[in-house]
Amino acid sequence: MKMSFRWYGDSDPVTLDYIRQIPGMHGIVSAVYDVPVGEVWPVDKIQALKAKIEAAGLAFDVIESVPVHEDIKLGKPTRDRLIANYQQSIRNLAACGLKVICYNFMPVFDWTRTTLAKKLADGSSTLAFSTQEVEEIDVSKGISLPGWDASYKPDELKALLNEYSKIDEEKLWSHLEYFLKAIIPVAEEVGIQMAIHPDDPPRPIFGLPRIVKNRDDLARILKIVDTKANGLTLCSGSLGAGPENNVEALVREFGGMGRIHFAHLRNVKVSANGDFEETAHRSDCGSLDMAAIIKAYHDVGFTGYVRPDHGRMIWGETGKPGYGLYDRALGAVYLNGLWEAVDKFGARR
Ligand code: DNO
Repeated sequence: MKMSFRWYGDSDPVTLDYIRQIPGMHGIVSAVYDVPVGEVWPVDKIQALKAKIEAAGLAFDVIESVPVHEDIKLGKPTRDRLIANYQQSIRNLAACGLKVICYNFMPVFDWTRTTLAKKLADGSSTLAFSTQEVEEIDVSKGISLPGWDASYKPDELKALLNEYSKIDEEKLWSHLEYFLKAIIPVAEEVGIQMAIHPDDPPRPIFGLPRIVKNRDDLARILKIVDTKANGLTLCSGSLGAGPENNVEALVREFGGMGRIHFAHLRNVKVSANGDFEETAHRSDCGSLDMAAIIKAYHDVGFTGYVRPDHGRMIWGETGKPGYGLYDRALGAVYLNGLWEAVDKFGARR
């Protein structure tokens, strides 16, 4: 298990020098942020980012994310040019020595929360999701929620949602299949592992189809192109927010097949009505047994990349919600501690 940390580049208030001081830190997970979605990531930009990270004494093996253009998800005629660009970005990333590319196939919205700063009893604040609040939103009047790409103008968003009204789950599956059949052979050829991130939360929202929600979806994706380069980012917090998902069992099944290339590790406190809030990483803070999950990774011989996913805002820190330094650093150290304990004393039972 190689511990890593997400870094948003020069504008990130969490510096590479700070990240390097977290014990057991192997590398950085980042992206080229100034290339428009759908265009090719040029080698010189990737190389500059890599040089900066390596100069700070950290490895740069994992990209999160190379975004998938909406036209690909919608299956529009423009997708062939966009997919060719995606293939070229994969080649360029491989040429720079990258190993894993995380991406998602969520229509319009990436991860969705109804608040980015819910106050917890201990005075910290966290990201949370209320099912009722989401259900009460009248999409036709526009959506204003924190946590997703706010760069759409209201009219653009309306038009996009209208296009998706014609796309049901099976249509979206066929577009994912088209995409995977085009990009996985390229990834395989150049030695890149593709790692799809699950939907967050793992259920349809605003009437949009979602197809990366549970065990059966993950199994179906892996079968579409049944090769190692077609793999998963197993996000414990995203999948764990779905009451039907047993994260430990998912790790054993898909990790056992060598198809988990990247693990997002965080805890989440889930309520019976589907609400959830993100908690500190420790098992006793949320609904997930992090020790059992780490043991499952260990048992399947996992050698891939992990990162403490989101953190709460603690100790007065301000910054990008979910992506402060302190709570994520505590998470990294805790997870590495669990791994060391299992490694030394936790023989397979
Ligand atoms: C949220 C992240 C996601 C993730 C993408 C992967 O914090 O886990 O935004 O990066 O879904 O493409």
